[in-house]
Amino acid sequence: MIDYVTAGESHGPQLTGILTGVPAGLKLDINAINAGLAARQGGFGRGNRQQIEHDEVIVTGGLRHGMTLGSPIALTIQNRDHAHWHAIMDPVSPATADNTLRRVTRPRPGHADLVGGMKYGHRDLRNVLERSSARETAMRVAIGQICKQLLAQLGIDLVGYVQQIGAVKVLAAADATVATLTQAITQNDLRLPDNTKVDEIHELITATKKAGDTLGGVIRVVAENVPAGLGSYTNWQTKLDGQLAAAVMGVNAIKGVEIGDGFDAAAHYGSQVMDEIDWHADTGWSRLTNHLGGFEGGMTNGMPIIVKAAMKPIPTLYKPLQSVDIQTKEVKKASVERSDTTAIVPASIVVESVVAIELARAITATFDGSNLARLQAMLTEYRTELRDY
Ligand code: EPS
Repeated sequence: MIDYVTAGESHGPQLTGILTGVPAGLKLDINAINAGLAARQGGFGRGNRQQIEHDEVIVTGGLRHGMTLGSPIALTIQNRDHAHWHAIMDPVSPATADNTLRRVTRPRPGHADLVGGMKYGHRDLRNVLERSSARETAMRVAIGQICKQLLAQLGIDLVGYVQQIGAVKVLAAADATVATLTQAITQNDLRLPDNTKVDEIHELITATKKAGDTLGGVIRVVAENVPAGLGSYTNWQTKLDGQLAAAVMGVNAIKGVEIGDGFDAAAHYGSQVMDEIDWHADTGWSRLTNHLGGFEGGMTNGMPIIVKAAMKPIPTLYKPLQSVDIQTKEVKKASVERSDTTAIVPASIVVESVVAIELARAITATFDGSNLARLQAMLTEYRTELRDY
């Protein structure tokens, strides 16, 4: 079954990832992984760090001549900015006077700084923020894009995009598909489904930056052709919508997750929310609508999976809020770190990536994932069995 771990600090030498459980025989497209990494670095509203970084994945295990071996896949992404932080962030050499230069003692409200310091006993909050930084999500994207390639080989496609920045919404048309959305979001630098409000949002982000403030937004992920029956109703831990929600909430700055109509369903009658059942000999079982976002009873039902995520504004403000210095206990303004005005665009790729990981995990938990060709054959047989049920 697919599983993974990441390591690395934001200004340390590199990010490291280990991904296990990918079937043998998957031809990895490294350029496509790097395209995902580049997309995560982009987007209007990013700060200056991204002009330093040029994220590219280096694969050092689990791959031979471009083909997965079934063994753990080892991944590296260099932090180019480490060159400027060498004295402060060197993993091994002893601290020098330099190392106190960027000491952080005034925790930022809304960031992991204060509680992380309290929990792990750090007196320099840099020891917290270096790992809680969203830099880590670069590796989750590399891993997620590998899972996305695996899913594509199983006929499953997905995309994550932005449908709200601040209070401005840009909703996709009801008949938008993964294919049309994937195309549409390349037509602007905000990963929005259409360009109608791009100028308005550019102005909003620019004005917010000038004011020293930040913006959040809403991300939507659609996954198509996911077979019914992934997850299980039998135990709460095995409900796949719960696992997806946990993974999405585990993305930095996400404060809300919805499946399908989510919170909106609460305001409607049952007759308006349940998706009526249909069957055709050629296509099998379906629903007439998809208010429940592809899930019934914690299991996929064969309809597109719809996941939405609310991202809070980034807590690092150039116009800082009140804090208390952990050394002197004096009320001070929070520390100011270089940051983005909004990270909603990169977060949309991160959320897409973690959804891909959870779907790939569910499939490899359900079927033997040792070998891709066998997994493909099993899935084809399973889909046929379900169609005729
Ligand atoms: C981040 C602060 C900024 C962002 C960073 C997340 O980094 P820095 O302090 O080096 O300017 O650029 O995001 C990334 C480095 C990235 O690759 O996404 C933070 O405090 O979380």
